[in-house]
Amino acid sequence: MNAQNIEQFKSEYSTEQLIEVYRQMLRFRRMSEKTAQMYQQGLIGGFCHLYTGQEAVLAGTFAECEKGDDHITSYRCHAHALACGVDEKEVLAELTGRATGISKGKGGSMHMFAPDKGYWGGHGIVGAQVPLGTGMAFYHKYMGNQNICVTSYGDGAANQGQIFEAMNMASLWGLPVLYVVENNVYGMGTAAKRVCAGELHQRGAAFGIEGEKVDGQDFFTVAEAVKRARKYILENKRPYIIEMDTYRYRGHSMSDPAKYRSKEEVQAVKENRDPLIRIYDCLVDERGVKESELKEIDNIVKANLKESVDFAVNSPLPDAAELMTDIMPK
Ligand SMILES: Cc1ncc(C[n+]2csc(CCOP(=O)(O)OP(=O)(O)O)c2C)c(N)n1
Ligand SMILES: [Mg+2]
Repeated sequence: MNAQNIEQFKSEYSTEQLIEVYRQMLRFRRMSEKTAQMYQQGLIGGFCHLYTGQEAVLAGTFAECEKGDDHITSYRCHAHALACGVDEKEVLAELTGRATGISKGKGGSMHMFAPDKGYWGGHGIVGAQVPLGTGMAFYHKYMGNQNICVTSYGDGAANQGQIFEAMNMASLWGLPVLYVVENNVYGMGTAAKRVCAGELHQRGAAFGIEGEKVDGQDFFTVAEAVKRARKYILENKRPYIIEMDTYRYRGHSMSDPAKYRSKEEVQAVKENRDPLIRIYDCLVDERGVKESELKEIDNIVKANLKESVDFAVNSPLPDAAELMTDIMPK
């Protein structure tokens, strides 16, 4: 995408739409920060993986998806739930293991689902969501509709064999699946460059699946690529891969001290490639939005979040009888 085309693409977004994008990205960021705090206070237990730093990937993807599209991802799934339209209260209640949570407090941080909103989780087994997402794309083909399944996975997951099995079938059957590889530079603690041979967006080449790598820190770049990919997938009846060049600010999970990278490395991304700063600057410098207006949006986001936290921590725990519900029958 050359600079002129991206400028043209940017102009398709009204200022009101961009303010909404900013608000959405702030919601992801603020909820993630609050989740870290709550974890440290002991209000959230178990594994907990935050999305801080990767917000433009999600905002850009959802901006160019349509109603009826399905979404599935890994355990780094809280912001995805919000993006699919799950109420923040239900996400926080799930994180705190409450009966009012989106999975009735029984799924926790890694297992949030809202099938009525096209949200299929939330998966703790690395890479396992990829065959599932591919199967969902088969559903769309079978129904003959104009929807796709966006199947997200990480750079670490990209080395899982089941991904290649899924891609083989997606190509063979011409399934409408968009594979989004969120390359946030690390798996749990191993740098992608130490374990991933070649380019992740080219991993479908053996199956004839095309792909590209984009700047995942830039809302417009992501949105433009997803718009083009979605059109390609539906018109050509082919899967497609987009590798998002992104970065996670926090450790892999809340129990990761992140000793495998330097503070300077993280700081450099925060200063030079932060997705929220980029959209903020665009709104202020290019669209003339007042900083006070954006501050007010932040205040509202924080106030709503406080309300959601209160709702979560004051909700009841699941009833003991729920232990035997929502499981596979014998
Ligand atoms: C099959 C399997 N192997 C190993 C693990 C342990 N594990 C959890 S997350 C992770 C790293 C995955 O990294 P990546 O795909 O890059 O996703 P990110 O956490 O960076 O979003 C590993 C090895 C697991 N959950 N499942
Ligand atoms: Mg990763």
